[in-house]
Amino acid sequence: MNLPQTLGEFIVENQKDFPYASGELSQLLSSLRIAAKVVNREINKAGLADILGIAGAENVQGEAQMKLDVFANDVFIKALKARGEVCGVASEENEDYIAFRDPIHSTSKYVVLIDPLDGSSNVDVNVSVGTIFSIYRRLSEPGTPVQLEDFLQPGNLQVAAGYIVYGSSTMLVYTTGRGVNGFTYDPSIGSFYLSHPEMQFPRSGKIYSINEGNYVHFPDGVKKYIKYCQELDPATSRPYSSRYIGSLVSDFHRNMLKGGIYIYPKGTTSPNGKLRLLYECNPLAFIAEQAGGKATNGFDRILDIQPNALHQRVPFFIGSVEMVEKAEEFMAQFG
Ligand code: AHM
Ligand code: MG
Repeated sequence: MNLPQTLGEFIVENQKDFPYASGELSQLLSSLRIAAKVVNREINKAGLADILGIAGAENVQGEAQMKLDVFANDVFIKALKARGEVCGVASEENEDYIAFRDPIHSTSKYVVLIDPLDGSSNVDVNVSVGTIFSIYRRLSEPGTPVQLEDFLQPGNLQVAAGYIVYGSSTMLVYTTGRGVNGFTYDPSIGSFYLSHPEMQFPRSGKIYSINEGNYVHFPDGVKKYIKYCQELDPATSRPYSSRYIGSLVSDFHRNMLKGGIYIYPKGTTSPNGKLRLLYECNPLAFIAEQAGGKATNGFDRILDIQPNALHQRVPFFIGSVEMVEKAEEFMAQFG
């Protein structure tokens, strides 16, 4: 019997021909993999929360229950802190970054930025959610306290990035800058298996994903692009289908498999849109580019933006290259 490759085997295999590879990035990715399994287990049980005790209450063992996003944050941070590869973490759940200062972190060279449970309001209604992560080499000297500057690096310096989608099956998708690979979790065995090798965004697609309820607030370029998507033109397969889960990882994952564009423009909840550059947009932009897709803020490449704050927001256009470029044409013309 031919056994598919596990994520653990793949990580080791993939890292060993990197020049000067020390195994630390492999260890780091393994920490994320283990934390993903724990979070997956709790998300799968979320529907039982009302029966066994809701967040904020005590569970049957008398332990305090945490909201799932707080729980996920805790699990990922603990998993990263338990080993010596990471010197600090920035998370959507924490105002400031967290510096790891134990002796095992004295030579750690990586920082991690993470959205531990994106789209967490979807858990209540049994819809897929995700974890998004981004990994950089620190800029400051190992052994010195990690600094804000270590986290405020442009996305083009990412060493690795990935996401976990907790869906009808749970998948982990990641890149180290040499393509994108996806692994599906088999809960009966407790392993992720390589199921989607060398993932590629179709060059074009027939799906657009945007919260059209905010149409009135959108810039003219986005309004015109939406109308373009809805026009009848059999030669370009229009009108396109509108698909919006409201769970970024799930919308992105579907569009990468089928071809499509996801847009969260400015002009809604904040002047720069809703999504965060460092732990939502940059990691997905890195993956998109590695899979032959494109990610911009409507005008400029996401990965070239110099961040100035941990929780900075940016307008986000991501997906199949021809669709993103078409949307950019409308932005250039109408703003
Ligand atoms: P969150 O980080 O608070 O979960 O918000 C991010 C989520 C994304 O997953 C999703 O694409 C977007 O917010 C949906 O926002 P909206 O409800 O405004 O369309
Ligand atoms: Mg989020």
